Amino acid sequence: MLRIQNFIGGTFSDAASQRCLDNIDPSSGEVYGAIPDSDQTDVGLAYKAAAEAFDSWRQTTLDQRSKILLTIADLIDEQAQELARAESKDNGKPLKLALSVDIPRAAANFRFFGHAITQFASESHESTGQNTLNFTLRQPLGVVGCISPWNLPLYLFTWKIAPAIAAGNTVVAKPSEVTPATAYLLAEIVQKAGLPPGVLNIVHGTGNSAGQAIIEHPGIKAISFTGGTKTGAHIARTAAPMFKKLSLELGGKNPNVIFADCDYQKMLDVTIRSSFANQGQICLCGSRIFVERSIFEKFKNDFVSRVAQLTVGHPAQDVYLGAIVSEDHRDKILHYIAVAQEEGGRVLTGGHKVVVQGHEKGFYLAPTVIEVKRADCRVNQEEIFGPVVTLMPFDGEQEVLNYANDVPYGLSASVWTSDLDRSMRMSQSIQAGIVWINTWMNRDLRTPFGGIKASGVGREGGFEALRFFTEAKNVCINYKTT
Ligand code: TXE
Repeated sequence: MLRIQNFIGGTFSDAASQRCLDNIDPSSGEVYGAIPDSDQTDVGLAYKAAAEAFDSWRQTTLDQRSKILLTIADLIDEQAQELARAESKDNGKPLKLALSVDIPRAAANFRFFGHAITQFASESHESTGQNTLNFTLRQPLGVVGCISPWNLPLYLFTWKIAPAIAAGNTVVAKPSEVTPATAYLLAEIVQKAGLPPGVLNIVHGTGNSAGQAIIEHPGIKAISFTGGTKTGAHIARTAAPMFKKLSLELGGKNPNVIFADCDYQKMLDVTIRSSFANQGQICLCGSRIFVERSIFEKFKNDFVSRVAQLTVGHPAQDVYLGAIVSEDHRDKILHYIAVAQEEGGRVLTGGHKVVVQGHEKGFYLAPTVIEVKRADCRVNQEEIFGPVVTLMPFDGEQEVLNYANDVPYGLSASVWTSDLDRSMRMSQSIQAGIVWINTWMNRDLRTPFGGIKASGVGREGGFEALRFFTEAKNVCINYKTT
């Protein structure tokens, strides 16, 4: 049994209440560990440790912070195998995916901000002829809250924590109660890297208890959140009246627009990935596929036959899809497949559970492609967040642009075309925070990351993240020239 503990003030501890929650392995459906069922008391202790550590941490030099972040990155690389195994067991994703994407990106997050903080500058304004100089200070906020989801556990947890501590803040962080394991291992790593006690505090527990205590804590100055749109709205309602800074990275229902003049083979290969990587549990997945009519039938046949061959199995094996993260989430996905069929959608492949020999109680689903008749059907409007994509043809740019934008979300989009002018027209008109042309999930960490509409508020990444985790203060000096 993996017994996970909170990490507060540099030491490991159970929840003050001694209550625990089961941790389930989605590949087998079995309970394999326990996590603290933390509440307000634990968050209060974490806040206290963070507040006590803030003064000394914010006075460290940029090089001192950089050194610690770069050491954390190196330790993550050294422990990649152990971290990947823990991630795969907790989330159900294939081990090879955790090893090739999740864990290297967690190291990259710390390495990127370990360098970025030494380059982060502000500005000054000389009011000539008025003997006046203005300069802008960018000061850390204090104690901040970082709350992350279950789909890319360590990857998204560190994407928030790294810039927060690089900017001189101290942190109360909560990973998803569904996937706590790598956050627990990260605590051991930051301790080894010499991060001073109280700079990073990790509290495990449910959203309604530990999570809620973080967002409503009067001393926590900002909340950086990634998760569902509904939860994001709840956090905004709670934290906004307390004037906390908010970064909300929420759901997506991203269009994948395929024109006949695209590089067909490359498009097909990447579209398999953008549809089903991580069992389709990535907010950036292209879950609505729109194909120009002249190649629709060809694409449908080629895509469906490729999808039908994708392997589904135990995440420790060499499979393309592992287990869905939880029984509840698997059932939510199956419900949406039924809704699609009630609306006249045609399941072209998949649409059912998969029984994996020896792991019959695991949560496995077949990758599913549904041909839909209307762009505004429910499965094209609501985030399913699983291995399910819809398919429909279009006839012209304006028509597909309307389809792409006719959705509450606005996170990302992919457009496949060889026409440069068209790629510019589409990128400027698509309502999203990120547009990929002839690629997908191509990430440069310096770029602004985030969505619009129901996909959230604010941007992560690069100097955007460091600006979020600092306050700008304008200092204006008037001086004598004689
Ligand atoms: O998110 P939740 P979940 C979407 C996707 C998924 C849905 C729910 O549609 O089905 O969100 O996923 C914490 N106060 N995405 O369950 O519930 C919770 O404990 C404070 C898209 O993971 O939003 C967890 O740590 N915290 C997303 C985190 O919020 C609260 C990736 C996310 O939980 C809370 C994942 C509260 N009241 C899911 N309630 C993306 N954009 O990448 C919950 N939490």
